[in-house]
Amino acid sequence: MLGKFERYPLTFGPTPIEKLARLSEHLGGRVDIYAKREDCNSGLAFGGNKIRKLEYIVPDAIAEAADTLVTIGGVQSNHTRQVAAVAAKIGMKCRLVQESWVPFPDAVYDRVGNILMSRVLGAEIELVDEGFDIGIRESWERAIEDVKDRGGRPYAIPAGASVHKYGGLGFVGFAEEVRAQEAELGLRFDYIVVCTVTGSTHAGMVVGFAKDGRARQVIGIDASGTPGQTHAQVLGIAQQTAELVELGREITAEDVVLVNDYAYPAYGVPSEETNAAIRLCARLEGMMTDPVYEGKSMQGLIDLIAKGYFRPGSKILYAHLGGVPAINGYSYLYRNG
Ligand code: 1AC
Repeated sequence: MLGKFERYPLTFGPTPIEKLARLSEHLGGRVDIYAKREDCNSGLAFGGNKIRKLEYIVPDAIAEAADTLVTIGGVQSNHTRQVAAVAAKIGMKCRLVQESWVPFPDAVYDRVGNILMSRVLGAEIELVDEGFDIGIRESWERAIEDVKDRGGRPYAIPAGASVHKYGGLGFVGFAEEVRAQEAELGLRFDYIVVCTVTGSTHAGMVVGFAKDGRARQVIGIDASGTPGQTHAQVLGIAQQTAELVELGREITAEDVVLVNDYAYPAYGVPSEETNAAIRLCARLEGMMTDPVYEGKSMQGLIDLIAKGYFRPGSKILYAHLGGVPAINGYSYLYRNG
Protein backbone atom coordinates (compact mmCIF):
# COMPACT_ATOMS: atom_id res chain seq x y z
CA MET A 1 0.00 0.00 0.00
CA LEU A 2 2.98 2.30 0.54
CA GLY A 3 5.18 1.48 -2.46
CA LYS A 4 4.83 4.92 -4.07
CA PHE A 5 5.86 6.86 -0.95
CA GLU A 6 9.42 7.78 -0.10
CA ARG A 7 10.62 6.49 3.29
CA TYR A 8 13.63 7.75 5.25
CA PRO A 9 14.74 4.85 7.47
CA LEU A 10 14.81 5.80 11.15
CA THR A 11 13.76 2.48 12.72
CA PHE A 12 15.57 -0.84 13.22
CA GLY A 13 13.03 -2.69 11.04
CA PRO A 14 9.89 -4.67 11.95
CA THR A 15 9.11 -4.41 15.66
CA PRO A 16 8.95 -7.59 17.75
CA ILE A 17 5.68 -9.27 18.66
CA GLU A 18 5.84 -10.77 22.12
CA LYS A 19 3.30 -13.09 23.77
CA LEU A 20 2.20 -11.85 27.20
CA ALA A 21 1.59 -15.34 28.54
CA ARG A 22 1.58 -14.56 32.26
CA LEU A 23 -0.78 -11.61 31.84
CA SER A 24 -3.11 -13.68 29.62
CA GLU A 25 -3.17 -16.44 32.22
CA HIS A 26 -3.69 -14.01 35.11
CA LEU A 27 -6.70 -12.51 33.33
CA GLY A 28 -8.42 -15.89 33.07
CA GLY A 29 -6.72 -17.51 30.07
CA ARG A 30 -9.77 -17.03 27.81
CA VAL A 31 -7.87 -14.79 25.38
CA ASP A 32 -4.24 -14.65 24.26
CA ILE A 33 -2.55 -11.26 24.56
CA TYR A 34 0.45 -10.29 22.45
CA ALA A 35 2.31 -6.96 22.44
CA LYS A 36 3.84 -5.30 19.40
CA ARG A 37 6.75 -3.34 20.78
CA GLU A 38 6.87 0.04 19.07
CA ASP A 39 8.78 1.13 22.18
CA CYS A 40 11.73 -0.93 20.89
CA ASN A 41 11.63 0.36 17.31
CA SER A 42 14.63 2.67 17.09
CA GLY A 43 17.87 3.80 18.67
CA LEU A 44 16.68 7.42 18.48
CA ALA A 45 16.20 8.57 22.09
CA PHE A 46 14.20 5.47 23.15
CA GLY A 47 12.10 5.42 19.97
CA GLY A 48 8.31 5.13 19.87
CA ASN A 49 5.36 5.42 17.51
CA LYS A 50 6.19 8.86 16.13
CA ILE A 51 9.48 7.63 14.67
CA ARG A 52 7.50 5.27 12.42
CA LYS A 53 5.37 8.21 11.23
CA LEU A 54 8.36 10.49 10.75
CA GLU A 55 9.93 8.03 8.30
CA TYR A 56 7.31 9.19 5.78
CA ILE A 57 7.44 12.88 6.76
CA VAL A 58 11.20 13.50 6.74
CA PRO A 59 11.56 13.07 2.93
CA ASP A 60 9.07 15.93 2.50
CA ALA A 61 11.00 18.15 4.94
CA ILE A 62 14.21 17.44 3.02
CA ALA A 63 12.49 18.07 -0.34
CA GLU A 64 11.29 21.45 0.97
CA ALA A 65 14.88 22.32 1.97
CA ALA A 66 13.75 22.99 5.51
CA ASP A 67 16.34 23.53 8.22
CA THR A 68 14.17 23.44 11.37
CA LEU A 69 11.47 20.95 12.44
CA VAL A 70 8.81 22.81 14.42
CA THR A 71 6.33 20.89 16.52
CA ILE A 72 4.18 20.95 19.64
CA GLY A 73 2.97 18.82 22.53
CA GLY A 74 2.54 18.80 26.27
CA VAL A 75 5.45 19.26 28.69
CA GLN A 76 6.00 15.48 28.82
CA SER A 77 5.25 14.92 25.13
CA ASN A 78 6.79 11.77 23.65
CA HIS A 79 6.18 13.18 20.22
CA THR A 80 8.31 16.29 20.74
CA ARG A 81 11.16 14.16 22.15
CA GLN A 82 11.07 11.92 19.07
CA VAL A 83 11.03 14.90 16.69
CA ALA A 84 14.03 16.37 18.55
CA ALA A 85 15.93 13.08 18.11
CA VAL A 86 15.03 12.83 14.42
CA ALA A 87 16.08 16.45 13.81
CA ALA A 88 19.46 15.69 15.36
CA LYS A 89 19.82 12.53 13.28
CA ILE A 90 19.09 14.28 9.97
CA GLY A 91 21.09 17.39 10.80
CA MET A 92 18.24 19.85 11.22
CA LYS A 93 17.41 22.20 14.09
CA CYS A 94 14.37 21.63 16.25
CA ARG A 95 11.94 24.11 17.77
CA LEU A 96 9.46 22.74 20.31
CA VAL A 97 6.40 24.35 21.84
CA GLN A 98 5.46 22.55 25.07
CA GLU A 99 2.08 23.51 26.47
CA SER A 100 0.76 22.82 29.98
CA TRP A 101 -1.54 20.00 28.85
CA VAL A 102 -1.36 18.11 32.13
CA PRO A 103 -2.28 19.63 35.49
CA PHE A 104 0.27 17.49 37.31
CA PRO A 105 2.13 18.95 40.31
CA ASP A 106 5.25 16.74 40.54
CA ALA A 107 8.12 19.12 41.38
CA VAL A 108 10.35 17.80 38.59
CA TYR A 109 7.62 17.41 35.96
CA ASP A 110 9.28 19.86 33.54
CA ARG A 111 12.85 18.69 34.21
CA VAL A 112 12.86 14.92 33.62
CA GLY A 113 11.81 12.26 31.13
CA ASN A 114 10.91 13.44 27.65
CA ILE A 115 11.64 17.13 28.12
CA LEU A 116 15.02 16.37 29.69
CA MET A 117 15.96 14.36 26.61
CA SER A 118 14.67 17.01 24.20
CA ARG A 119 16.90 19.58 25.92
CA VAL A 120 19.92 17.28 25.77
CA LEU A 121 19.14 16.60 22.10
CA GLY A 122 19.59 20.32 21.47
CA ALA A 123 16.02 21.40 20.77
CA GLU A 124 15.00 24.99 21.43
CA ILE A 125 12.08 24.73 23.84
CA GLU A 126 9.36 27.24 24.61
CA LEU A 127 7.06 26.51 27.54
CA VAL A 128 3.55 27.91 26.98
CA ASP A 129 0.88 28.15 29.67
CA GLU A 130 -2.04 26.75 27.64
CA GLY A 131 -4.18 23.71 28.46
CA PHE A 132 -4.82 20.46 26.55
CA ASP A 133 -6.11 20.60 22.98
CA ILE A 134 -5.31 18.18 20.14
CA GLY A 135 -6.21 20.75 17.48
CA ILE A 136 -3.99 23.23 15.63
CA ARG A 137 -2.55 25.66 18.17
CA GLU A 138 -1.76 29.35 17.84
CA SER A 139 1.41 28.92 19.90
CA TRP A 140 2.74 26.49 17.26
CA GLU A 141 1.77 28.79 14.38
CA ARG A 142 3.60 31.66 16.13
CA ALA A 143 6.71 29.48 16.55
CA ILE A 144 6.70 28.68 12.81
CA GLU A 145 6.52 32.41 11.99
CA ASP A 146 9.25 33.15 14.51
CA VAL A 147 11.63 30.66 12.84
CA LYS A 148 10.94 32.43 9.50
CA ASP A 149 11.45 35.88 11.03
CA ARG A 150 14.86 34.75 12.23
CA GLY A 151 15.85 33.65 8.72
CA GLY A 152 15.20 29.92 9.22
CA ARG A 153 13.27 27.51 7.00
CA PRO A 154 10.69 25.82 9.23
CA TYR A 155 8.99 22.50 8.53
CA ALA A 156 5.68 22.30 10.37
CA ILE A 157 4.74 19.06 12.17
CA PRO A 158 1.50 19.23 14.18
CA ALA A 159 0.96 17.50 17.55
CA GLY A 160 1.59 13.78 17.34
CA ALA A 161 2.53 14.23 13.65
CA SER A 162 -1.18 13.59 13.23
CA VAL A 163 -2.91 16.25 11.13
CA HIS A 164 -0.15 16.13 8.53
CA LYS A 165 -0.71 14.98 4.94
CA TYR A 166 1.54 11.94 5.54
CA GLY A 167 0.77 11.45 9.27
CA GLY A 168 -1.26 8.25 8.76
CA LEU A 169 1.18 6.40 6.50
CA GLY A 170 3.49 4.98 9.17
CA PHE A 171 0.70 2.97 10.76
CA VAL A 172 -0.64 1.76 7.44
CA GLY A 173 2.85 0.25 7.31
CA PHE A 174 2.34 -1.18 10.80
CA ALA A 175 -0.69 -3.15 9.52
CA GLU A 176 1.29 -4.45 6.55
CA GLU A 177 4.08 -5.48 8.90
CA VAL A 178 1.60 -7.30 11.16
CA ARG A 179 0.19 -9.23 8.17
CA ALA A 180 3.70 -10.41 7.26
CA GLN A 181 4.40 -11.39 10.89
CA GLU A 182 1.07 -13.23 11.13
CA ALA A 183 2.08 -15.31 8.11
CA GLU A 184 5.40 -16.18 9.80
CA LEU A 185 3.77 -16.94 13.16
CA GLY A 186 0.89 -18.89 11.62
CA LEU A 187 -1.84 -16.93 13.39
CA ARG A 188 -4.24 -14.05 12.82
CA PHE A 189 -5.07 -11.37 15.37
CA ASP A 190 -8.77 -10.87 16.05
CA TYR A 191 -8.31 -7.46 17.68
CA ILE A 192 -5.69 -4.72 17.82
CA VAL A 193 -5.82 -2.50 20.92
CA VAL A 194 -4.25 0.96 20.73
CA CYS A 195 -4.13 4.14 22.79
CA THR A 196 -5.68 7.09 20.95
CA VAL A 197 -5.07 10.81 21.52
CA THR A 198 -4.14 12.91 18.47
CA GLY A 199 -5.31 10.20 16.11
CA SER A 200 -2.90 9.28 13.30
CA THR A 201 -1.63 6.05 14.88
CA HIS A 202 -5.21 4.76 15.18
CA ALA A 203 -6.19 6.24 11.79
CA GLY A 204 -3.26 4.60 9.98
CA MET A 205 -4.17 1.25 11.54
CA VAL A 206 -7.83 1.62 10.48
CA VAL A 207 -6.75 2.13 6.87
CA GLY A 208 -4.07 -0.57 6.97
CA PHE A 209 -6.36 -3.17 8.50
CA ALA A 210 -9.34 -2.13 6.30
CA LYS A 211 -7.39 -3.80 3.51
CA ASP A 212 -8.16 -7.23 5.03
CA GLY A 213 -11.52 -6.36 6.60
CA ARG A 214 -10.30 -5.63 10.13
CA ALA A 215 -10.82 -1.84 10.41
CA ARG A 216 -13.41 -2.31 13.16
CA GLN A 217 -11.20 -4.80 14.99
CA VAL A 218 -8.86 -1.90 15.81
CA ILE A 219 -10.04 -0.87 19.28
CA GLY A 220 -8.89 2.62 20.21
CA ILE A 221 -8.77 3.36 23.91
CA ASP A 222 -9.28 7.09 24.29
CA ALA A 223 -6.74 8.77 26.57
CA SER A 224 -7.52 12.34 25.50
CA GLY A 225 -10.63 12.86 27.61
CA THR A 226 -12.07 14.74 24.60
CA PRO A 227 -13.39 11.70 22.69
CA GLY A 228 -15.72 13.61 20.33
CA GLN A 229 -12.84 15.70 19.01
CA THR A 230 -10.50 12.69 18.95
CA HIS A 231 -13.00 10.50 17.05
CA ALA A 232 -13.54 13.23 14.46
CA GLN A 233 -9.78 13.73 14.09
CA VAL A 234 -9.11 9.97 13.67
CA LEU A 235 -11.88 9.75 11.06
CA GLY A 236 -10.61 12.76 9.10
CA ILE A 237 -7.04 11.45 9.04
CA ALA A 238 -8.19 7.94 8.11
CA GLN A 239 -10.34 9.23 5.22
CA GLN A 240 -7.52 11.40 3.87
CA THR A 241 -4.98 8.56 4.26
CA ALA A 242 -7.32 6.06 2.55
CA GLU A 243 -7.46 8.36 -0.45
CA LEU A 244 -3.70 8.86 -0.44
CA VAL A 245 -2.95 5.12 -0.47
CA GLU A 246 -5.85 4.43 -2.87
CA LEU A 247 -7.51 2.00 -0.50
CA GLY A 248 -10.47 1.66 -2.85
CA ARG A 249 -13.16 1.91 -0.20
CA GLU A 250 -14.53 4.68 1.96
CA ILE A 251 -13.76 4.87 5.67
CA THR A 252 -16.89 5.70 7.68
CA ALA A 253 -17.48 6.88 11.26
CA GLU A 254 -18.40 3.29 12.24
CA ASP A 255 -14.94 2.10 11.17
CA VAL A 256 -13.40 4.17 13.97
CA VAL A 257 -14.00 2.28 17.21
CA LEU A 258 -13.07 4.48 20.17
CA VAL A 259 -13.78 3.36 23.74
CA ASN A 260 -14.30 6.36 26.02
CA ASP A 261 -14.29 4.81 29.47
CA TYR A 262 -10.67 5.01 30.59
CA ALA A 263 -9.36 8.57 30.08
CA TYR A 264 -10.59 9.76 33.49
CA PRO A 265 -9.80 11.81 35.51
CA ALA A 266 -8.07 13.80 32.71
CA TYR A 267 -5.52 13.59 29.93
CA GLY A 268 -2.15 12.76 31.46
CA VAL A 269 -3.53 12.04 34.92
CA PRO A 270 -3.69 8.36 35.90
CA SER A 271 -6.61 6.91 37.85
CA GLU A 272 -6.14 4.24 40.54
CA GLU A 273 -7.14 1.69 37.90
CA THR A 274 -4.49 3.01 35.48
CA ASN A 275 -1.85 2.65 38.18
CA ALA A 276 -3.04 -0.86 39.00
CA ALA A 277 -2.73 -1.80 35.31
CA ILE A 278 0.79 -0.32 35.12
CA ARG A 279 1.90 -2.28 38.19
CA LEU A 280 0.23 -5.52 37.09
CA CYS A 281 1.80 -5.46 33.67
CA ALA A 282 5.23 -4.54 35.08
CA ARG A 283 5.11 -7.27 37.73
CA LEU A 284 3.81 -10.06 35.48
CA GLU A 285 5.65 -9.28 32.27
CA GLY A 286 8.48 -6.86 33.12
CA MET A 287 6.86 -4.56 30.56
CA MET A 288 6.72 -0.90 31.55
CA THR A 289 3.74 1.24 30.61
CA ASP A 290 3.08 4.88 31.53
CA PRO A 291 0.42 7.03 33.20
CA VAL A 292 -0.49 8.97 30.03
CA TYR A 293 -0.79 6.48 27.17
CA GLU A 294 -0.05 2.79 27.53
CA GLY A 295 -1.18 2.61 31.17
CA LYS A 296 -4.62 3.73 30.03
CA SER A 297 -4.81 1.40 27.04
CA MET A 298 -3.60 -1.46 29.26
CA GLN A 299 -6.28 -0.55 31.83
CA GLY A 300 -8.86 -0.60 29.02
CA LEU A 301 -7.62 -3.94 27.70
CA ILE A 302 -7.77 -5.54 31.16
CA ASP A 303 -11.25 -4.18 31.88
CA LEU A 304 -12.65 -5.13 28.47
CA ILE A 305 -11.36 -8.68 28.94
CA ALA A 306 -13.05 -8.82 32.37
CA LYS A 307 -16.31 -7.59 30.81
CA GLY A 308 -16.21 -10.27 28.10
CA TYR A 309 -15.86 -7.77 25.25
CA PHE A 310 -13.57 -10.16 23.35
CA ARG A 311 -14.78 -13.54 22.09
CA PRO A 312 -13.21 -16.44 24.05
CA GLY A 313 -10.19 -17.79 22.16
CA SER A 314 -9.41 -14.38 20.65
CA LYS A 315 -5.88 -13.33 19.88
CA ILE A 316 -5.37 -9.70 20.85
CA LEU A 317 -2.49 -7.54 19.70
CA TYR A 318 -1.73 -4.74 22.15
CA ALA A 319 0.21 -1.92 20.48
CA HIS A 320 2.85 -0.59 22.85
CA LEU A 321 3.50 2.88 21.44
CA GLY A 322 6.48 3.79 23.61
CA GLY A 323 5.14 6.37 26.05
CA VAL A 324 7.23 5.24 29.02
CA PRO A 325 9.74 8.12 29.39
CA ALA A 326 6.92 10.34 30.72
CA ILE A 327 6.70 8.17 33.85
CA ASN A 328 9.72 10.04 35.22
CA GLY A 329 7.48 13.10 35.61
CA TYR A 330 5.38 11.13 38.10
CA SER A 331 8.19 10.22 40.49
CA TYR A 332 6.29 11.12 43.68
CA LEU A 333 3.31 9.02 42.67
CA TYR A 334 5.42 5.90 42.24
CA ARG A 335 7.84 6.57 45.11
CA ASN A 336 6.83 3.27 46.71
CA GLY A 337 6.48 1.36 43.45
C1 1AC B 1 0.05 13.48 22.14
C2 1AC B 1 0.67 13.44 20.78
C3 1AC B 1 1.25 12.76 21.87
C4 1AC B 1 2.56 13.23 22.43
O1 1AC B 1 3.38 12.42 22.81
O2 1AC B 1 2.78 14.45 22.45
N1 1AC B 1 1.14 11.35 21.82
